[in-house]
Amino acid sequence: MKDWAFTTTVEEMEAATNSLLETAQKVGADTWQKRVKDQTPHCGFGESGTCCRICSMGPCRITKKAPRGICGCDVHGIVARNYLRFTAGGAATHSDHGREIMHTLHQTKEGGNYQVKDPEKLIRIAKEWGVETEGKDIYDLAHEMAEIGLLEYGKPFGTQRFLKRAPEHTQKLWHDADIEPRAIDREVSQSLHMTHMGCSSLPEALIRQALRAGLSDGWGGSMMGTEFSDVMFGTPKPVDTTANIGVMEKDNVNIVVHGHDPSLSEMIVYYANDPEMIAYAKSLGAKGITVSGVCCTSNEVAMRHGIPMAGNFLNQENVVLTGACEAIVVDVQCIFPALGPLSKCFHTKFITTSPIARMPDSEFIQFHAETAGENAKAIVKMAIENFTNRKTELVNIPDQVQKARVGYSVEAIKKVLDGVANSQVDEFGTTKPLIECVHAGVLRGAVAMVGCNNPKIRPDTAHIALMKKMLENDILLIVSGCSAQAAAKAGLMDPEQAKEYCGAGLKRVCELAGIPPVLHMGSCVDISRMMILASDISKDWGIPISQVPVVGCAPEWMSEKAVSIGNYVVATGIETFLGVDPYTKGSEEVTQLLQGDHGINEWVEAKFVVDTDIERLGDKMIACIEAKRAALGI
Ligand code: MSK
Repeated sequence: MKDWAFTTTVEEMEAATNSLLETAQKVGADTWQKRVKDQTPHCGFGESGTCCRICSMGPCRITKKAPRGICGCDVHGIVARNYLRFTAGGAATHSDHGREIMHTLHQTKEGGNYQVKDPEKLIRIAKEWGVETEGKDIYDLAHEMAEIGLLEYGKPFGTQRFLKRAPEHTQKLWHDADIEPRAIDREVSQSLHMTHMGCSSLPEALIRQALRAGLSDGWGGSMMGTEFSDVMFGTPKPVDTTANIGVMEKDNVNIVVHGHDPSLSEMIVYYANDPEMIAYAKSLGAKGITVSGVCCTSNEVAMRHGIPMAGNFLNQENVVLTGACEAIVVDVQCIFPALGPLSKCFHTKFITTSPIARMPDSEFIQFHAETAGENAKAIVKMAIENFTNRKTELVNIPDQVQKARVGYSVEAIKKVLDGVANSQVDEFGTTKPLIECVHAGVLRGAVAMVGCNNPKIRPDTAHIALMKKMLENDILLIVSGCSAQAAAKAGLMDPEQAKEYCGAGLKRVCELAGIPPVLHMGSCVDISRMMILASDISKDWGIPISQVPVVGCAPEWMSEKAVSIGNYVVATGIETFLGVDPYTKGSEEVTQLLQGDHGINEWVEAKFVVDTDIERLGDKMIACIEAKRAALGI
């Protein structure tokens, strides 16, 4: 019987992983732990950003003896170009996710696979965009909004519509720094153009474009992805769920969803609950069907349906290693190609569904919005039929589960915190109660913690250690992506247990509002929710975002998307703390632009802080929050 009285430590999670690695050894499976050893040490040129392979005259590597590439580009130009390309990759990826959502919105219809579940939100955004809503059928409006949203990707003139959501001060900074994002595709494309051989090599210009491409993601593609996912699948509200590998159930058919796009997983969840499917599973000897998730697809369905979270990025192989996974169904992003060969060592079906993420050793069932129901049903059926192929002697599901309360959209946060203070609230609530708590010092401030795992850091240690440190200092956490899952696995989203880690002020707020001190705001694209929250706080408080005692942090980040996110979080005025270097240390000039007082800090009133010593990183975050409080005289 599970003892809910204790949080799960990183050491316990590692012990569970080690027991799964024993199975891997038994069946001769390859795992990331082994591949990291094979790949270490990493290339020093790559790590410092000083290798250029943009044209075929090289590759050129910068050394003391060879300080310039064949074209004459110096180390600063090379590092800055690499940084911009990294950002553009991330901005393209997130924004293409948003584009897929807009295409799905265009397919919505009454009684169809996809419907409008939050019409009020659709109408609210339509009014914000100046679209006539009176007397219009909700599906006609949805299709019209989808078309307008899709034009945001390629419109020839103007800037992103959602920029107007930012405080005027922020909009002016963007305008003055010439970093307002125009069409999303244009920013990605221009980034590639600027970094082509023979174009930009001036670090300042390249970093400016990195901020602009990042903003086109956070205030463009990602924001559309989040907002219109809410329109179609519902705006998240607090819901109780569970997390960690033990959410998989030995006697059930286990389907694990992995990736980012909720369009597929929503359908899988629907059909896994279909009585006909459950009866079919029972007829083949299972007790039922369990859907759980990995990475951000998991966050999406956890936030909206309370679907349990089996793990985060570096746990994706673990779910297969349990020997109890009938199907791992993936959509896009953060999926290890290793899942193909790994699943072949077990009975697991590795099912790819998107032409964007095709992989060897997978079964490809292309997912179309028009046939989504049939596709999902076929996948669920395939998983059920695979239950009888399980090798029972390999089944090992570590008994680690924690309770978690998730589903904190901006709307939900405003609503629950209204209960803490006696502010007057408008129709959608305000952030005033939150501001009052920060002003009074009951809360010292907040940290937006996001991002991945990275084998360069013992998985989850940085997330969990930093979270505990913030909690004891009365700093509230808003989290997303794999950082959110690290918290959930450890028990830091269980309101009962997590409050024990808090200082007196934060504990009181959590008890009064009935919230955990670590608020799950969703997936990677949902970091746009954090931008909206920061903007609302700034407007309600009457101070620039950069003065609000809030910082961003990605202690274990690894993907291009995370670099794009970092750019738009900083460009929004939020100091951002990284635990992994973004391949820029090879250039002092680029490092100063990103991390010094006289680079981006002068354009957007915030900068990056990079420190691979996690304890020190945490101290710097607290010092930054306290300095902002002191500057406000609170
Ligand atoms: S899934 S980008 S490993 S947070 Fe969004 Fe996790 Fe990072 Fe992927």
